[in-house]
Amino acid sequence: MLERTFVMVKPDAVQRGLVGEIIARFEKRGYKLAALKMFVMPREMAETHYGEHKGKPFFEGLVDFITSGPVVAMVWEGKNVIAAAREMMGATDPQKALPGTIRGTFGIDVGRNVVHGSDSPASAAREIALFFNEAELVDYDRLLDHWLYE
Ligand code: IDP
Ligand code: MG
Repeated sequence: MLERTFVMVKPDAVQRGLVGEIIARFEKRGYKLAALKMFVMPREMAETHYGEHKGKPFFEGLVDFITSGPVVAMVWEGKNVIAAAREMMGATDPQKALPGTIRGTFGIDVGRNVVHGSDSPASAAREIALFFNEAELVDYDRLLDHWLYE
């Protein structure tokens, strides 16, 4: 089943020059880029995006951090991409993320864990709609797909 998921390079990774590295992992795996933009997230949007964590001890720090600099927001498309992106990212705490995953390769602390990815189809739909409007979701053909999917 073809899916779309929301992936975001967090401000720490933008500052550290990891944008290309993270995009390359999804590109090389074969996923298709459907939308992309760089911007500084307004506080209200950050509070909505992370609404499920409101009231937790790390919430204010998380909102401070995610609004502290530019992020790169993306939509990636492909078979099973929601779960696959989570696997490619690794565990929330980089200390527990497997070596080779994005967080396990580039992260140390949970509050600086490099990347965000939707955790379910419902989250993906909600997050894509929060960050992109319909016109920003680009629909195009790739001849490559024949060599990626049987
Ligand atoms: P996820 O990003 O893997 O989906 P969530 O549990 O949804 O993880 O948490 C959202 C974000 O909040 C994490 O990516 C991380 O940046 C931050 N976070 C989660 N738990 C903690 C914590 O215990 N301390 C500090 N930051 C945390
Ligand atoms: Mg989450």
